[in-house]
Amino acid sequence: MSSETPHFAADFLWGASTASYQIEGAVAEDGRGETIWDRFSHTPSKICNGDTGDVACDHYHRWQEDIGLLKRLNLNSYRFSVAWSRILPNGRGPVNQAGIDFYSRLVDGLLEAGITPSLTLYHWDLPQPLQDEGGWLRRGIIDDFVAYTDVVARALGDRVKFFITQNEPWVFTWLGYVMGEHAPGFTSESVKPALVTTHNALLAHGAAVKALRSAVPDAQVGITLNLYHVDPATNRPADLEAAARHDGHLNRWYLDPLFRGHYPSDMVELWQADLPDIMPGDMEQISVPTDFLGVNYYSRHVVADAPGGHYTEIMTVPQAGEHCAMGWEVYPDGLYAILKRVHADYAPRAIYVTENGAPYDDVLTEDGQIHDAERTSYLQRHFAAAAHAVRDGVPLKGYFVWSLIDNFEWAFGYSLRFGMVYVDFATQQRIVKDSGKYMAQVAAARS
Ligand code: IFM
Repeated sequence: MSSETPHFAADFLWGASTASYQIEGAVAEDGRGETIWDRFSHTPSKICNGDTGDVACDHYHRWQEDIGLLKRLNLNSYRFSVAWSRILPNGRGPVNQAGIDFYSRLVDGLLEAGITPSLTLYHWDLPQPLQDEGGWLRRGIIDDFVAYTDVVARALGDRVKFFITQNEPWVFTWLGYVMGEHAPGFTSESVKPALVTTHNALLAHGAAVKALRSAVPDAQVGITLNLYHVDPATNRPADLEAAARHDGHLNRWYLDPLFRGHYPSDMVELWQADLPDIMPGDMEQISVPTDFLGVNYYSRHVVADAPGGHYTEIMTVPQAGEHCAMGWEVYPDGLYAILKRVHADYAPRAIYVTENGAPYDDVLTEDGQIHDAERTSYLQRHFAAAAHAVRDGVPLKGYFVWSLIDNFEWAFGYSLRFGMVYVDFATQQRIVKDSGKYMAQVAAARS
């Protein structure tokens, strides 16, 4: 192992993340109901190469093999998400025992392997019947989310103690209801649908925290946000203000209500024509105390003022230098910066990196291996940035790499590979990449 390998506390959680629709497949099995991603991925021209999650990594049938991979990587935690429509096929109403049994077996298997389950309740696969009623635009979704949370908590809470209510609310609200790139695929010239769906999602998060605490009193509960380090393109006042607006849009619109109980005033002023209705008690519900914040970090944005630019009158300025296959700039210093900043400005009780990773054009070489030196280097440098943040006082308690295995990358289908383990989608063969071997060394070093 490299002498630069950072060291973390013995109880640090080293994990990998996945999400139900991206890996499970078996979309019509054992009573699972239709989700918005089934509908969206089967809509022509929405997904690269017409890919769907129908089979994905076939994890629904291969979960034991996948637990074996977690063990090979020496990971002591696994972050997965539950498919709402396996539990409640219509979104509400009758519970599907077969769905509960699947996750129950998975949780038991993880615990037997000495791996702590980290469960995300919502990673974007909303049951289609709830979408037909308006999805996250409808305030009544809060009650539906709480009822679903309650079923999962009562079924698994005797063994699962680490719960994430939602993954990346910015993504499923903005990409789903304004930009049209994700399910349900709506577009809007106004930002209002994003602000309304965000408000309902954050309210649902707050209500779910209470439901989890009541069903599982010893649970650790939090939410995961996708956060970006934002830099101004120049020191011109106009660009500094543009950077503040972009940060307000992506980061503070979520962090401020969750940790301070109000939306950021500069953004409220900017978006005043499109604000959601805020009822008495809403902001208290959203800012209910949590045990940790999950941070998904992938890249930074460098922005300049651009009057007339979408949403916040900014434009992102492409940077020279290193990029991954998604086109995102590789910028480990941004992870250090965002961790320090979140700790200083919002002081969550604990922080977990719940996702970090990168897609590269992996090649299966003649020796039957994947020598993904770029991903290995990417991880090495981001782990070092996290270790730096820990040394500087950030209460970082765990780090989950995205992803365990190559999987369905939403609108990009199977064209982008994020895994530490390669998946041959024709045969479902799994091969641990060099980055996975590196991960195994880092995780083993914790003790
Ligand atoms: O694959 C996604 C994941 O579902 C959510 N966070 C970002 C990942 C990479 O794009």
